Amino acid sequence: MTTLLVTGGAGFIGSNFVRHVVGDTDYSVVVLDKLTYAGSAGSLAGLPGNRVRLVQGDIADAALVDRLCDGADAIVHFAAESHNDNSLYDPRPFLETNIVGTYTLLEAARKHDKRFHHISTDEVYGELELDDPERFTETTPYNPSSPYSSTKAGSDLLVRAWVRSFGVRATISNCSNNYGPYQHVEKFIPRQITNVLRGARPQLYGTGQNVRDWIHAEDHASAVLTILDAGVIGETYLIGADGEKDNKTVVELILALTGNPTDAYDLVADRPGHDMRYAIDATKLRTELGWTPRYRNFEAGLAATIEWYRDNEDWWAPAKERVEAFYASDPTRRF
Ligand code: NAD
Ligand code: TDX
Repeated sequence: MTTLLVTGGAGFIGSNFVRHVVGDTDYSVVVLDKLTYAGSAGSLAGLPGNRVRLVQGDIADAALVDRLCDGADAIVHFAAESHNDNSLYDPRPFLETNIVGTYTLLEAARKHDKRFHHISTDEVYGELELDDPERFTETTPYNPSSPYSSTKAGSDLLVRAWVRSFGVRATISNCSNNYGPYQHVEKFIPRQITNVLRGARPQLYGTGQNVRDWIHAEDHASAVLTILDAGVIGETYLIGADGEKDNKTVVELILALTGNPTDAYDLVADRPGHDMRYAIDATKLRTELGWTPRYRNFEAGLAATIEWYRDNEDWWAPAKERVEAFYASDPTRRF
């Protein structure tokens, strides 16, 4: 029986991955999660206790990581500080978790000779112009913009160095923007959905022209499992589902799907250093490993996500007030 150590498995994408693993394989999962403001045991509710075990702890705790890696067959590393706006306000936790935490896991994978898969983001490549015909590929040079994306870029480079210098059996994936159930209300889509559900107006940064390449978290999960099973050691795979949309279009869609006028949103001060556009070319993953996304209709996926937030207010309500107080204090807009 295969046992996966899944770091950050109580977060948004990690918990979607754990659900996918339980549904699609006979693997057991040990989740290592610090349960920061972004993690919640509730995101793993209903999963069978004989398949999934949650250990609360820090990926930078070398003794704990060493013990858990020893007992696992493979490590799938989702844990991170993940929100750009927070990284503009206080970068330090991003260095500690994304850099030192990844280093700690790599050292344990090296010592115990364990298969390692590192989850990363398309933001390591920086931004594209709106009219650029090119999309990101595995050979695009790194050019991160924010404290968040620079620490993710640093963590990717650590993984590459541990493969080359120490022979760690690792792969890397860089995925585009995810949406779906269990995403924290600080992030764009859940923030706007929960605003609308509470009768507040969506908040669009700048002019709303910025483009993100949306993929459902379940498709990200299936891609990661594919790479874990069939990926070539030392390789990087980009994950994306051809889902480019500008932010204004997404907000208008949320308003329309909830029966509101499509102009019932506010334009607010822009994010400092705000990347204009991300776009993924996932040809390598599709052709070499045969992966395809299941969610091809963004509007249908978004409608299902709205329904999930409508039905699960108990899950998101405790965080909503704190997040909106953070945004109202405007901490990142003072530069
Ligand atoms: P999230 O913030 O929802 O979840 C992160 C999880 O990691 C939380 O459960 C948190 O408690 C845990 N964590 C944080 N610091 C920890 C530490 N020191 N030790 C142990 N656990 C810790 O993030 P997410 O959106 O699910 O992102 C997961 C991964 O996917 C990240 O590596 C992120 O960079 C990457 N990614 C995210 C997206 C996206 O659109 N959200 C896109 C591409 C890649
Ligand atoms: O209230 C908002 N209004 C708004 O216009 C928020 C929170 C965001 N935005 C904009 C900023 C971005 O252009 O929406 C877009 C998406 O914002 P986020 O949800 O903060 O995501 P982004 O900064 O694109 O980063 C996300 O995708 C890549 C994840 O948070 C990262 O973890 C991942 O690596």
